[in-house]
Amino acid sequence: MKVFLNDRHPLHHGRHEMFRGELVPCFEVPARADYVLQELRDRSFGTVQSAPPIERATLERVHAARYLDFLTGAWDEWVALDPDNAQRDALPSYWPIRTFRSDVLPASFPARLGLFSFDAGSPLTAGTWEAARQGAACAAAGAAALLAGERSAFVLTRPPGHHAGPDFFGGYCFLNNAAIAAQVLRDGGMERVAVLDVDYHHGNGTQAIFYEREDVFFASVHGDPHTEYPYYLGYADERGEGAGLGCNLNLPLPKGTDFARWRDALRVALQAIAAHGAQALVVSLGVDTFEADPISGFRLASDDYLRVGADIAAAGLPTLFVLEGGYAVAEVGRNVVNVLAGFVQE
Ligand code: OKP
Ligand code: ZN
Repeated sequence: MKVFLNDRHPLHHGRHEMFRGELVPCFEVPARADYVLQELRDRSFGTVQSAPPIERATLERVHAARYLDFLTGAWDEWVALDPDNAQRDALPSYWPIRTFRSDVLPASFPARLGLFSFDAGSPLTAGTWEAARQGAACAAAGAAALLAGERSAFVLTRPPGHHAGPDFFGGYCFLNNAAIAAQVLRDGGMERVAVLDVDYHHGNGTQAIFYEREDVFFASVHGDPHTEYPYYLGYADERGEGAGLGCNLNLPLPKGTDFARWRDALRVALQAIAAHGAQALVVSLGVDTFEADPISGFRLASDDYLRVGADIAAAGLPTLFVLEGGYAVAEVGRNVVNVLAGFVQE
């Protein structure tokens, strides 16, 4: 399997995220990707390569121009506020929720930081833009590999992407790698594409990007947003809108769900994807469904991930795996590579 490694991922290394009134060390750390790479090497799995830079026009197929402009200059604007900010991560403190305007772009950088985000847990750092952009480049390259006839490929990147929407970051995500890959597949001639999101957290950004479209089906198995992040989206009654009605499937499960019940939901998602007539599949591969994950609540064991890969392979579609979450850092490699190994063995 071709593996597209984001070799710039270490440039994004947040120090702190806001959690219950305190700045706590980031869960989303560079070592996550390093462990996956090490596991690939230990098991001699895959051929690792880098990706050429991504065109801005490709990003604009999924993200708003004014959001990309903001991200491009964000770190310099943050430091311009105060030279001491060079030693601090940028975190938002203000958000334009109901009754505020979101059409006006305030001159104030902190005001725009909030306009383009939805939580204070996603630090923007000196290297965030470069790391995120190269991750998107890997996603585009992975999609191109499927278009060139590969049965599967894996995008080994961080920061993750599935919470990033058309014009906002959050949930550790800045550019929506899975959505970019799905769009590249569409633009390359695949008439119908599906995104299957198996991360513990609902992929609100991916859902938002494709919500009114029938050409990209989105299915997600995740912790019930009544109690789990991102709280405000991911409910079962969100079915898509307009032309996209019926092309969005949310399968929320209670915290504490074990593999047997989780697998039933996976099969429901895969059946819906088949019924949609998708010609290619993008998998938002988070392994924070793992029993020992520090911020999540499902109970999958490492061996279960082999079966996850096999179930996905049985769908019979060209498949691009894109790394999302997974915060039991030392086990992320084993769990991710188990999915990929289970896929190729099927
Ligand atoms: C990103 B991805 C932990 C709070 C959790 C955000 C979770 C983002 C998950 N102290 N806050 O879906 O894995
Ligand atoms: Zn997650």
